[in-house]
Amino acid sequence: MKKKVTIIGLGYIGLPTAAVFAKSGMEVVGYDINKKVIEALNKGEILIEEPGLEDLIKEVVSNGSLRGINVLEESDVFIISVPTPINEDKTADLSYVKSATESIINIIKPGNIVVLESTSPPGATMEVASILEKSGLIIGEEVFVAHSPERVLPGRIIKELVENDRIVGGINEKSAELVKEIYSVFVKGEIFTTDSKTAEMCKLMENTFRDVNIALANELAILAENIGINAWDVIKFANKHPRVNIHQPGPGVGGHCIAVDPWFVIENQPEGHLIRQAREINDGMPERVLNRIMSIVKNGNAKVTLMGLSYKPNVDDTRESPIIKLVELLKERTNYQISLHDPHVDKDRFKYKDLLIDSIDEAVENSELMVLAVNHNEYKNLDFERIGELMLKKQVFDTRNFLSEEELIKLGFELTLLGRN
Ligand code: SAJ
Repeated sequence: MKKKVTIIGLGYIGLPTAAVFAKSGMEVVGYDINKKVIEALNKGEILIEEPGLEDLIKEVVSNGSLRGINVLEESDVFIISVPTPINEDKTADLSYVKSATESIINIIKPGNIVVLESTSPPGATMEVASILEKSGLIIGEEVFVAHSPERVLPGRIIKELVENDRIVGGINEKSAELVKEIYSVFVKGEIFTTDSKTAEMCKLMENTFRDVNIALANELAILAENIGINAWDVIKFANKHPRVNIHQPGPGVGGHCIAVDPWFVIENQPEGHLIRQAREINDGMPERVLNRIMSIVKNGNAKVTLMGLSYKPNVDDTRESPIIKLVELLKERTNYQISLHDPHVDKDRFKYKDLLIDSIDEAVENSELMVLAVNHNEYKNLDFERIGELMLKKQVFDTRNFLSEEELIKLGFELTLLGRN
């Protein structure tokens, strides 16, 4: 029998998940506390940027397999895909998870399946299960609960949702098996089952692994600047070793995953020193970039242009973006006239919209420094001849080793590179 799946929380993960479930033949309804998201969805529109998502949403909404709802209804499966923000004290804020769970207590019925997809600290799925007990149903016997964390890379979400392997951690074996069955309608990768705490930790450690490795690359960049060598050369040559893969240094780590999840691992833990240190190194990068900018631009009132604002290339997401942190530092500690450019970030949803300039020409005009902050594809073929004519000083600071040094030097620019003094 065709199952009805309800997705609670239609963000970067919930919406694509709803779309692929609908595409695979399930009856899917999507719920979000933001009415604008539901309105847009029912018109086949989306408010976020993700390759392939809008077309897929149009298709499944117009053929009736996905619809947005403002009031939750009975369903066979509930998937909770709401944000788990981080508190000031670096602990997880589970309030959205808890209120999403509370909101289904009165509508769940025997045979229902509840999945927590939101990235959560170990133990959160058990908390969901204990909230559901208020329904009077026997959790684990009448209602089945599991954690199935997403592992998709923004920019490749639709493809990775289908192709990646998946973990399902149940509060008991039956829950894990039933949830595995649900996801197997669209997942082509392998689905592994385990207990809920292991699945929670597994998701967190994947992102922690990446964070610690990026911190190592950033530490190398710092050391290379100090001793006068080029970190990018070190990485290139070291990575010729068959078992070495040093990551890329940069202006910091952003996004709502890698910059956050390691904190959930060490939440309430006196240990976990390496993980904490890695977070601190990565969080310290915007300040290092600021210091470098200040050492290049001595005129305190100069115009400085940042190219790129999102947390990584070719996405519109600015959550935890190190470049936003850099903007804040620049505003707090300098009198530079700041201009920002980003072809992806939506002006109306951006905090510093007055600083965000649509045209590259205008953004760089009379500027004394261009900082290549995010390596968007659109910046691959920048017309530096024209940019050089518009800028007051031909100075570029490449934080990603993305631009052609040869071209810039030929055009008379001075190039500063993160990771090289
Ligand atoms: N970054 C570096 N150096 C690198 C790689 C990345 O500075 O060598 C920075 C990026 O610029 C960005 C941040 O790290 O600011 C994170 O970017 P990312 O592309 O590494 O990862 P996310 O946050 O977009 O997605 C990650 C993925 N996790 C892993 O690769 C282990 C994805 O698979 C997860 O599903 C996602 O987090 C998530 O939702 O948890």
